[in-house]
Amino acid sequence: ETTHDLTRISKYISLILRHKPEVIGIKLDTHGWADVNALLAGISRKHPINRDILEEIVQSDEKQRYSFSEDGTKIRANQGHSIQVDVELPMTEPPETLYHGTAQRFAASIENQGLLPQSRLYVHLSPDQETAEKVGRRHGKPVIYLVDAGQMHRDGYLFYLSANGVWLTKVVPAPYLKRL
Ligand code: HQG
Repeated sequence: ETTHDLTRISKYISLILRHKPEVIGIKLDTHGWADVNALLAGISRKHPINRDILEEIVQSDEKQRYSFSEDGTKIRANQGHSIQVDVELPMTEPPETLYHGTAQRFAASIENQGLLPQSRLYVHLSPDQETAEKVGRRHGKPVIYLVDAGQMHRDGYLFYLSANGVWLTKVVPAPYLKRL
């Protein structure tokens, strides 16, 4: 398989493991796990796949989006879900500053309402400006916000760190945002 094919399959896996497991007729358990064999069977109706290819996708993923269970029989997305699952994220004290990259056309709404999780379970925050910029670019002309995560933490807001280094929190009220 070429890198291009693997990326296409990976996007399909993200759709299944984060948003719509029903597209291949499977369910995730409460912790977001899918049975690996069921996933392989479901994907194989659309894309060539086997256990080795899946392992390659998981290992080579530049954002480390997926994890296997310890015994290797299950797989889940590390973050990014829109469906209600509990991936057992560790609650963690955040760094003083986190970053959020978005598109310019959302700025007015964000400065009014703060950051909302929209279709996902959490607002996603980046540990550095460069990552935030990449995230913002997915949506259009990027705008970066500094998030006063230290103050939010002291004010009682909860932060979680995903297995792949994305910071998650339920909402970021506008007073904690500063546009770069
Ligand atoms: C925006 C990717 C208007 C928010 C990335 C964002 C990330 C508002 C969009 C992960 C708003 C939602 C998540 C408000 C927030 N008014 N717009 N009040 N509050 N927004 O894709 O953070 O490659 O759901 O700024 O790397 O862009 O998929 O969230 O622009 O980690 O693995 O609403 O997805 O990872 O967009 O990206 P998204 P996101 P993957």
